[in-house]
Amino acid sequence: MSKRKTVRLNEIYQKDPIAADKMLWDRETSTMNRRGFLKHSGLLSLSATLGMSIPFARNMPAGLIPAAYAADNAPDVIEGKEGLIVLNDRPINAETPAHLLDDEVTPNRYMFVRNNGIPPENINPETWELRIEGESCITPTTFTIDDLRARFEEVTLQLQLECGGNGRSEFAPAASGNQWTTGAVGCPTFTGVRLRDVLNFCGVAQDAVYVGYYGADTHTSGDPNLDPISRGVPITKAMERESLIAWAMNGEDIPLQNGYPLRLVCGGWPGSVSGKWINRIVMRDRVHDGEKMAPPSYTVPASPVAPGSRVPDEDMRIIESMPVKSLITFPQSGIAHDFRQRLTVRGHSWAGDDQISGVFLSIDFGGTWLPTAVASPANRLAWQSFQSWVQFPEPGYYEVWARAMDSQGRSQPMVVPGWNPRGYLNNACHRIAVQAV
Ligand SMILES: Nc1nc2c(c(=O)[nH]1)N[C@H]1C(S)=C(S)[C@@H](COP(=O)(O)O)O[C@H]1N2
Ligand SMILES: [Mo]
Repeated sequence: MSKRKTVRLNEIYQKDPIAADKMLWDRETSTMNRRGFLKHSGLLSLSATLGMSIPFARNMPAGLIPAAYAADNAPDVIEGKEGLIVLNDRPINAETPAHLLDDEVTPNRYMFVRNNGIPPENINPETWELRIEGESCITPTTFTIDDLRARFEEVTLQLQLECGGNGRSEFAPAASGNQWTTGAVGCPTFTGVRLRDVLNFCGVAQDAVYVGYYGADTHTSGDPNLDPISRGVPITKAMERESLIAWAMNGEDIPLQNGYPLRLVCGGWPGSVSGKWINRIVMRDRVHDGEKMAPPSYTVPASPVAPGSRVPDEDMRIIESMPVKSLITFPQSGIAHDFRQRLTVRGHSWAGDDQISGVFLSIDFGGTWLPTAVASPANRLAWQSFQSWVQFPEPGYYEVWARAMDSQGRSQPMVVPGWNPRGYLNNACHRIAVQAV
């Protein structure tokens, strides 16, 4: 497959999915049967474009872009983040290709970067201060990082962060914002102190309902009066034992782009609640009203809406725990594999505040699902790795799909779920292309 064709097809899908659908699936010549599956000449033309047969084509949903067409952009370079795909360079936003997320614990260099503003410069961690205040804080207090270390118990936890907009690129009509594919997720270890220990030390008033953060990054406009982002979590989430104020990631300084020298980490919720470069935390007697707390930011319709709808602010709700999801991190999509050999498949799964009850694989577009071995999480709110193998019956084009289920029995949809104005919470199954030869 030539790269040009690959990119073009995706572009056409972005701009005009119906036309792209027709082009790829040849709808006009009615090669689709009534249930929308592909037959005869449509299948032949698709096989011809892929350059191989599709043994499970009978299960292939109409209008599905084969995973083999996923755009493989050339990686750009951010210092210390080699291999990440840059989606925007002002502010810097970069995601990690799935196969680079294969480690059980995400290395610092492979942790995605999601910036709403411009990171601070010339940081001195010795003089960095974190102020705890707000109308529901009884004794406002300022801490240096050394004060935090000296006063509170040090904790190290592996915590999963995923941007609320991860997967946005698949929504149709397209949603504005960074066009994340699958790589705005990671699960490093963080070392710091419990947010609750610090809040309790400063005194949490009876009426406290929310905690908000402010960071030292600046608005892209350069206006010092504007905050790029100031979000937070309900006091109940803030008081959980896994919510941290962290100064280290994987035992090293947090990389500058990920919040050096001090960040909040509230795993399992949209990444936007985990403030970077934090210098102030406020205890609020109301839902925090900082930048990007109000709709349409980080909110979804309270009940389902038709794709493309305008949704009034009062019908939007703030995203809290993220939905169940999984990612195949081995092998890399697009590999050729000897069909007589088993193929090892592995990846990670996570479910917001919840746990995973199982991860299943399919090589026939969801006709059958095979269970995998799923590891326990290193601690609550860490992702859970899965591993298994598949065997292809004959040579041809296959896709391996992964589908996770959480402990409440909720599983990932095979197609992109509930359209919403800003394209959040796409937890559709991840799939990779394999050419069995
Ligand atoms: N101060 C500050 N905190 C921030 C952001 C930001 O732009 N500024 N981005 C948020 C968003 S939207 C996400 S998804 C995570 C990303 O964390 P990472 O860049 O370390 O992966 O940080 C959150 N915290
Ligand atoms: Mo985000």
